[in-house]
Amino acid sequence: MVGYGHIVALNDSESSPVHTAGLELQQGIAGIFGKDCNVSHGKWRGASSTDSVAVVGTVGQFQSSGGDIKQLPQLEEDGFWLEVNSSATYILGQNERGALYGAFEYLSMLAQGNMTQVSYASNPDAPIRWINQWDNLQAGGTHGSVERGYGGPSIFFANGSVKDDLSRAAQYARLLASIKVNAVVVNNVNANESMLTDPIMDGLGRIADVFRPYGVQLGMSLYFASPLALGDLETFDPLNASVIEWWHNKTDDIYRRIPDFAGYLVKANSEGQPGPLTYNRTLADGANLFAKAIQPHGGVVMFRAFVYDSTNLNESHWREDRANAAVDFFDGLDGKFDDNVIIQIKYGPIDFQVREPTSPLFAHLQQTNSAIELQISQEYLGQQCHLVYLPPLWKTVLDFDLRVDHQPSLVRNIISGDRFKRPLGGYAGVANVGTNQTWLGSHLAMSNLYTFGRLAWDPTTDPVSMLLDWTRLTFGLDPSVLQTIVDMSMESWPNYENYTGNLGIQTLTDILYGHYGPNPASQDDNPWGQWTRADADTIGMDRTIENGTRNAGQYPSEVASMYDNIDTTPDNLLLWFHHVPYTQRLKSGTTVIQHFYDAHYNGSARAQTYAPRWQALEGKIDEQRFNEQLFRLVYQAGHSLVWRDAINNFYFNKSQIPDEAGRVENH
Ligand code: GCW
Repeated sequence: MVGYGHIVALNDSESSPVHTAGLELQQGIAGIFGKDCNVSHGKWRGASSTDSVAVVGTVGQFQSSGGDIKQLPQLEEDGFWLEVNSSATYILGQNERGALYGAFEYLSMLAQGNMTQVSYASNPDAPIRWINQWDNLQAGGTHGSVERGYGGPSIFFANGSVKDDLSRAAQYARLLASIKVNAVVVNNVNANESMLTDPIMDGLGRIADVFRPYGVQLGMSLYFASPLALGDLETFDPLNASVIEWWHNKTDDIYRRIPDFAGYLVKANSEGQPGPLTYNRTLADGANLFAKAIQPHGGVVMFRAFVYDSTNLNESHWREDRANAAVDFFDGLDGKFDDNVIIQIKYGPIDFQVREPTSPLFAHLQQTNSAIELQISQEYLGQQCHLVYLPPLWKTVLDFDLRVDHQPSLVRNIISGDRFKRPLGGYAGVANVGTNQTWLGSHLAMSNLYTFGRLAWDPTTDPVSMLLDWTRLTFGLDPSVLQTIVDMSMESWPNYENYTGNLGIQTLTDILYGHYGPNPASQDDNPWGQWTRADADTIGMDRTIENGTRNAGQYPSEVASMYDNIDTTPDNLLLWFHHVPYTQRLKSGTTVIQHFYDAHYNGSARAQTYAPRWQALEGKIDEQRFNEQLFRLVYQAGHSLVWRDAINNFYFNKSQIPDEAGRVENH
């Protein structure tokens, strides 16, 4: 039981995260223990006035109030010190945001029934821990739509402008602060020039105001051709003097409204978006245009590596490969980006598939900051209608060792800045929450948002332990609830992979419309480049160096030779790197086609067990969440059978190779 009745928050300004931390502690302790504490905001007058207190503030505020902590270690930006002893609790941030993080972490301990005495420092692994929202300003009629969002309309935009009522945006900031996320880009990377008009910038200022008490900064996606699209200039050439001036002025306009604006996110020359290549300028010219405008204000530019030409890829060319695009486009640019540019790289070379190898670009940017882009919104992963717990997938990339120069080069150590001694780097999570009461559209999907924050803070955190924390905080401490949610979640990604796309062939969803449900035929014969090259006898992309697209050669030599050689390529990426007969034997001993059949049967059979396992928890979870989640799990069971039969029949029809177990046959 908490032994104090008095909380001191060392800042009395209402927009200060330390002020917020005081209120959160008060509210949290009342919620957990039913105990009223009073809060005083401002200076601490020493421990003498009350027997025991909780003090929250920055180290600087604490020290200037005469406080002293023995052996306080050096804290990094956003880090904090948490000390709980028998007489007092000290929550001291390196900055105000860190103090709030410490308060939430303390409350998280208490809410999970952990009353132990602790004293430790916690520092972030990387400075960039951002959420990206793909919210549209204009589209979607009265409600701003969210691209690849499955949780309802935008919480920020409606009727082409920023919403009047931003209470939900404030709640989102609170939620994100509790998982140590420090910025949100509020609009779609497929951006609109109207974001830079006065009324919208005023509105963004209001969003930043509701974010600020939680230490969450606001960022914005830019439309590269804005000076032209808004009718101000006749060009958007990044080297043109009036274009440069235009962006400087706009940036000043933003900072006048939002002095703590985090930065820009830019999608250029990809999927129809304009960019510097339009004027034969380099991607670095494009990124540095914004970097220079924002640098005096202390902001950064997240420049996306997701650059490819979706109109021109031609499958009849054996060596053509969208997976090569990022490294090809960034070739020769390492070291040419300003220091406040961070290249934001999707985890794999194509696009958020159920399994991809690590993007080789992480190995190529050694004098350039980089961040990983993860997708919390389950675009290719069942769109929140399927339970898919994502950290095990994310860890395949974060823990991957690219062996740059034959040295340990884990992706997580590259993006933290450690491996190549870069000042910036980190994590961008595409969340796409909406106005749905559950945020993401499904109760269990929220474990993915929670664990994104946890991994961005410390990527070595174990997927099971974070999931246990989330489950206790979300559903309470009942052991059978914990066991069931952890077991189902931990098997959910491999199961989903089993009944969607195996052996590195990609998700096999409908890539032309909506990215939902099975449609293996849609992958090929179009310029999107998510090809499988399946015919009557063979399947897979030949990405080898000698005979294929040479994509394996984009990796550092040790990794390149592993993927280039069919014998050393892991089964789960076989068809990503090699074009083989359906009768090719895997390391497991079975053939490719038989693996398909078996995996689809096994995966969908496991999916049938979710609903009954959930049902066994009846009475232990409130009725609303119990029923809503049950509905989704029943649906998933059915849809997994649709997947199983669609994929198995498709490949049986193509190959005419019977299933050894006699389950897939001519109808
Ligand atoms: O995979 C594609 C998505 C698009 C998205 C794009 C991107 C915002 O289907 O909806 O556009 O990736 O990441 O830019």
